[in-house]
Amino acid sequence: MAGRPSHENPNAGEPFIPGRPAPEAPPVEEPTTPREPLPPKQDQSGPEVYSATGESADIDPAVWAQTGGRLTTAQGLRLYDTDHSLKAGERGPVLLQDHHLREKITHFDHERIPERVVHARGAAAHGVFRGYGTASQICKAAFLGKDVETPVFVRFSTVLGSRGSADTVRDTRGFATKFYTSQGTFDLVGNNIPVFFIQDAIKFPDVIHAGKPHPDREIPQAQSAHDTFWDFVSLHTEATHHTIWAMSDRAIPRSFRTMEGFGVHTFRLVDEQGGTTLVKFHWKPRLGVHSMTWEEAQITGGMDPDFHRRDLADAIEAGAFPEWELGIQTFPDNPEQTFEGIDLLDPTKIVPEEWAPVQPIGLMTLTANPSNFFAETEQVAFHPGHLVPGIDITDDPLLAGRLFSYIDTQITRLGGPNFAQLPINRTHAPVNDMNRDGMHQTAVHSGVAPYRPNSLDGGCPFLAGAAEGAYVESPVTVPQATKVRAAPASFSDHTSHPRRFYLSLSPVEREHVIAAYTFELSKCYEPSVKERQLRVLADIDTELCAAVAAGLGLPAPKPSGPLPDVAPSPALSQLGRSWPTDGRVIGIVADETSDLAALATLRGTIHDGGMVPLVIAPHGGELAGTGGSVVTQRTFANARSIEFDALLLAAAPGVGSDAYGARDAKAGLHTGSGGIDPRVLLLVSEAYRHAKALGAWGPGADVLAAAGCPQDAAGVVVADDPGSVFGRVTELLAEHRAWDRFPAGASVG
Ligand code: HDD
Repeated sequence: MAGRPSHENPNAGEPFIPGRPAPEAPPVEEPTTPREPLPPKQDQSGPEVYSATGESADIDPAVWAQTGGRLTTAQGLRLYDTDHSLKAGERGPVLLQDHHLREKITHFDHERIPERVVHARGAAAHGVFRGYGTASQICKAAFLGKDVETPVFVRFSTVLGSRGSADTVRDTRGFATKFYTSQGTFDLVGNNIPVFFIQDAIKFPDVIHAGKPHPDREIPQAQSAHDTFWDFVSLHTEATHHTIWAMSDRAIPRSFRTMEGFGVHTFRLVDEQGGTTLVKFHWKPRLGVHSMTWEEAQITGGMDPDFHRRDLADAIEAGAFPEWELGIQTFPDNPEQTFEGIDLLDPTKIVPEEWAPVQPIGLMTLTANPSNFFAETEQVAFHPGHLVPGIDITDDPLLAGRLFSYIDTQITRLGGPNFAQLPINRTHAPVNDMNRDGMHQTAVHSGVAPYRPNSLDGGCPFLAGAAEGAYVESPVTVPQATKVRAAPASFSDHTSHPRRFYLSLSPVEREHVIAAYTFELSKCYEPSVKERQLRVLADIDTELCAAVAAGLGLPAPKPSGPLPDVAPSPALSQLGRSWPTDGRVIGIVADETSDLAALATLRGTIHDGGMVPLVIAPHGGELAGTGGSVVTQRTFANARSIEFDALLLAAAPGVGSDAYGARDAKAGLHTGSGGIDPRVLLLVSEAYRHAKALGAWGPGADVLAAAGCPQDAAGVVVADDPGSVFGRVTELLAEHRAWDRFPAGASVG
């Protein structure tokens, strides 16, 4: 090819004669125009990839990993037996020469990798992000352009628990999104809580050590209800804002689909002309923000520890694709980096949405479940430093430490520096870096000159111009300063923001916060820890402190000074709005005496409304009776209230209505009030207790009475026909719960 320097030895063919100068090599010019890298030399190209059947396989590892219809070894040798070790005789010793045995066991021995040091338990999904173009005036990132579609992979997680812990524990949730943009990968590594426990990354190991199980007995798992956590947060009052969010319903979401997400830090957007704007990122779920009650979360932890990951996967499989709008709050990029007196570099502070509205800039839809949990959900590696042109960092000291930590942790977790080559981590933009070798290198790099400048590889790779290049610094002036280990004075306001959060909640949400603090602190053994935390609460709100103190049986301390005068931010409350009901799960209690024709029609109506009807019956299989037959999805033996957003009662099943129940009843174990099966009564009374919508018709109304649920209570609907009952129940579902049913001052927390 013209202009390409030869890879041939220029002296080849010339006889070597000692003393005679080597013939002059043709001068090698440094090329000035970019072009493709050189093709690999013979000895540098990788082997061709063949499948076990001998066909050439696509290089895509997803295909390459499993091709051919026959079982093989890792080296592609077909096997005739994988069930027996090679032995000297049927009853003789196993022989060391059995390569297949050794290879199989050795690989198995190394199947696990270290779990994430935090956010170990998670679930993920693929999807697409579509830009609205509304941010293009202030941000040159291509993926935010109007109608630009970008593939995404999102991983939701809990923070404290191990990989096998329960989904519904009280904890912050991770909300990490990988955008595979045309300009390279952008990761938005956020949480469902908009603030963080600490202001400086140097304290991250401390807060995590305090939150993780106690090092002596390794308990409790996935909980903050223990001494070391409350010791830390009561001694580090900067944690108060995050802690009060964690004690609110936000920390026990109904579903990943009903969580907000936050980028937490302030980021800097850069426009085409180099102009800058400070922003905070928000994810707003289309279904609204909804939570469990604490009792539901606890029951779910035992009944279905996989509740959230199952919910996400089921919804996607059913075509109820979860959606979030990405939005930004924008602030002028002033030298102080403040907005209305709020320090934008302090990750324990938020700017109320009423002061800086969240402006929508795009829509994310999750459309596909991962095919392989390990390859995708476990091996995905996020990094807050994965930024694209147009999105830049600020000097938030928490963010600075994160920029170091995330690559570092992958080197241990994913076994080396080449994790970007794993299929889930590969950028969708062309890569031409000069990183070479290292553990788990899977690329077969061509060329001989992975350095710059070079002349031997045609000068490749070339640099982009500043206009299209990434990591082009905005010309931000760094003030002349003395090196210090200190935080600015504005970082020491630890009370006004948590107070605003508390005052912005509705009475029932405040009750839940009180109940959560009381529960968690009651699990602490050290009186000094409880007393110190009460002193922190006294500086947040007198009513909150007094109620928690009463629950703990301790005196309520006085505040250390006048409480800050803050206006509430109504946007922080989850109540007071109606939301779409897509994907809501409706349980229908029925038996052979129910009007099954009406039931079949009702199921169709629920389906058509985008919801999930589950018939709960005395036994599995089918109900056959008046009006035909209906397939059952749950039985009285395996259904529990936590699974359903609303319950409809189409029957009043008697005690011992199935084989198990009959046996129990005979043994005197179960006696239902009013002769009704006690498992049905438990189902209904729990749903009532958790303020879920309840509907009944015909004999179903008898269940309400037997379960102690007044027919005139909020959220209870009784009518003659199933259709009108369900119509009203749908309206109630749009508000998530019948909130009025929680008596103020005596909630189930
Ligand atoms: Fe972090 C994982 C979110 C502060 C160090 N972090 C991790 C994940 C999320 C967050 C969602 C899971 C990513 C995944 O699904 O793989 N982290 C945050 C947020 C923070 C934050 C919103 C504050 C605003 N993190 C933070 C600090 C440090 C780390 C200050 C260390 C100095 N985080 C890590 C880590 C993890 C991680 C150790 C564990 C696994 C991983 O990175 O890939 O590097």
